[in-house]
Amino acid sequence: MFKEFDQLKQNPKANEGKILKLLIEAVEQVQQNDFKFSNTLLHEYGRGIEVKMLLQSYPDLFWGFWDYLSQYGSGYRNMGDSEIQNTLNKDGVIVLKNFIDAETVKSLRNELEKQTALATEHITDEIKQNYEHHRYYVGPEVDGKSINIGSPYDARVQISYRKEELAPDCIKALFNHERLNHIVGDYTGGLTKPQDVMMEKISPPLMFRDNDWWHIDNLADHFKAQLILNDMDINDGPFKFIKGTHKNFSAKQKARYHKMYALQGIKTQESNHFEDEFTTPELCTEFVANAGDIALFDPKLHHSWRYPYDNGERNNIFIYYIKIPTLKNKILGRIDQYLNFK
Ligand SMILES: O=C(O)CCC(=O)C(=O)O
Ligand SMILES: [Fe+2]
Repeated sequence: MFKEFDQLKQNPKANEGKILKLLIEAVEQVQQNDFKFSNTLLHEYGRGIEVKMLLQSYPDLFWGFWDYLSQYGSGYRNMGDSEIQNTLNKDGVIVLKNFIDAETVKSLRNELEKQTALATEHITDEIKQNYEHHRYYVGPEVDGKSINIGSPYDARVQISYRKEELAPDCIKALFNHERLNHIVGDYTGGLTKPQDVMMEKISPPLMFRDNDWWHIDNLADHFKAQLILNDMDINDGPFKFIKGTHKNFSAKQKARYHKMYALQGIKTQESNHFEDEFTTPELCTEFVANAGDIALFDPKLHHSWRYPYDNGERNNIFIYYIKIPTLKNKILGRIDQYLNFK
């Protein structure tokens, strides 16, 4: 098999179909071997790197491989609520009203208020100096929480919990929210729990600007939930999204996404912000919600947010599903370590 690959790679353009077939065989081999990559084309030394080079250089090969990998999760299917799944598949996002009860909202909101008050204490002068020109002051990790305080031009305070065992009970419950975990598992085909639960308060920035940061988060199989903790109006900085943009990419979008992949791989990228013309901002939905409502979304959805105005503020919790055991994450994630131009 390596011999055939070594011949085909001499003229990849003429042999994309055959190379794709070899890649698919290699994925099948990896699956049969309990996700051991050794003795396959995807192995780290030599040909693994060459495979990555080919995927970065030949968009049709990349999209052929992408489409193949997209067909498979990890075999998990519960399909508890097919209406939710139909909407998620069609729109890439679903809003569920009153997802959590008033009592739970109250304890989460109390925790957020307590932590935002404490957070500023941890931002030392040294941290401020180091991050003076950045969007965030990256604070220290304190008792299992990491703290980001945005510059006044961004005006976000974020407290992230990445270690469930160190989180307060109301946050622990979100790591273990069965309904949420199953919805995400059904959508992605890979049952998992969140890896990060982040509380956030967004206030009006010191200066307003009118550019929108339409973006996707990355190309991997990830998932996010935004749980709202205050009754909002349009001045409270809603999340915005454009339904259906998570799939069926246009030729222009495919070209851009492939370039993003070539530069940085499938995960959290910096080059993922778009000019308005790239998408359809006129079709956007603004998530002006009430406390307890949640938006669940595939981070390949085109999204952005509004700044809060007139003393508005948004209090919310982001729930991040990052380690989802889908075939795409396992294969493309594994070879991402090679040849990214970071
Ligand atoms: O704050 C928001 O509503 C959106 C932030 C965002 O882009 C994200 O969480 O990926
Ligand atoms: Fe985003």
